[in-house]
Amino acid sequence: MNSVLLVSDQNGVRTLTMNRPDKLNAANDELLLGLTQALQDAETDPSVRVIVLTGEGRGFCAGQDLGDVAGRDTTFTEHLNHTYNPLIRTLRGLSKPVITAVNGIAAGAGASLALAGDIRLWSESAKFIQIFSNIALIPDSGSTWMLPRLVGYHRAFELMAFAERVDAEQALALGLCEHIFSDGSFRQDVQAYAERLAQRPAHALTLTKQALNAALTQSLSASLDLEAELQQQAGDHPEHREGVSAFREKRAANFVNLENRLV
Ligand code: T3D
Repeated sequence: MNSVLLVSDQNGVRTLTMNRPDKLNAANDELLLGLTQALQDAETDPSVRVIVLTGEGRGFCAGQDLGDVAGRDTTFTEHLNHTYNPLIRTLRGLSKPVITAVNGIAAGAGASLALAGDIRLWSESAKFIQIFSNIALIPDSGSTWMLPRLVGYHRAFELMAFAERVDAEQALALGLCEHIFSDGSFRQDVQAYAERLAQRPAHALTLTKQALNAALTQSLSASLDLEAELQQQAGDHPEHREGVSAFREKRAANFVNLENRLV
C-alpha cells in the first residue's frame, strides 16, 4: 500500500515525508491525522533527537485537498478543530526541534506548516503562497499568528490579500526561512544539517524552545523569571557538566547518549 506519510530514521533524525506527490501533497484527513500521530510518536521515541518534515515530489504541501471538501459532512470549524488545529498545536508543542524542509510549493495550510518549524530550510525552487484568498477563505493553521510576527502586520496582510507568490530569495529576506539549499542536493543537505542539530544538547534545546515560545506572549520581566528557573534545570543536567568538561579538556563535547555513558 502507498502510505500518505513516509517515516524514516537516520542518526537521530526522524524524517516525515508527506507523500501525495500527484496532488503536490495536498492534505486529506488521513495525512493530517497521520502526521499528528507521527509527531507524537517521534516525541516519545528516545532515539529521535530532531524531526524533519518534508514533501515527496515537487510540492511541499498545497494545503487542503480541495477534492475532499465538496462531499464533507463537517463544518469548517469542526474540520479545523479535528485536523489542522491539533496538528499545529502538536507540532508547536513538541519539546524536540522540528525542521520544516520546504522542498517545493507550500500553499494555504501547507504554507502555515512551512512556517511552523523551529528551523525552516528551503530548496532554491520552493515557493510560498498564502493562497487562501484565491478561494475566498481566510488564512488558517496558525498563519494569522505566525506571519505577522515574522514580517509585520502590513506585509502579512498584503501577502494574504493578493496570494502573492514568495520565492526562496524573498523568503530569506523576509525571515520565512533560515537557509536555502540547492535543489539537486536538497535532501542530503537537509539531512546533514539535521544531523548537526542532533549533536547539540537536546535537553538545553528543549528548555530554549520553552523560553522562546513563552517569550512570544509574555513581558520581559516574566521572561527573566522563566530564564532563571530554566537555567537551573539546564545547569543541573549532565549535558552542562559534559559541556564544561569538554571546554576544560579542549575537546569537542559529546552530548549524545550522555545518560547511557554516565551510568
Ligand atoms: O477545513 C478546511 O477545509 C479549511 C482549511 C483550509 C486550508 C487550506 O489549505 S485552503 C487552501 C487550499 N489550497 C489551495 O487552494 C491550493 C490549490 N492549488 C493551486 O492553486 C495550485 O495547484 C498551486 C498554486 C499550489 C500549484 O500550481 P501548479 O501550476 O504548480 O500545479 P497544478 O498543476 O495546479 O497542480 C498539480 C496537481 O496537483 C493538479 O492535479 P492534476 O490536474 O495534475 O490531476 C492539481 O489539481 C493538484 N492539486 C494542487 N493543489 C491541490 C490539488 N489537488 C487538490 N487539492 C489541492 N489543494
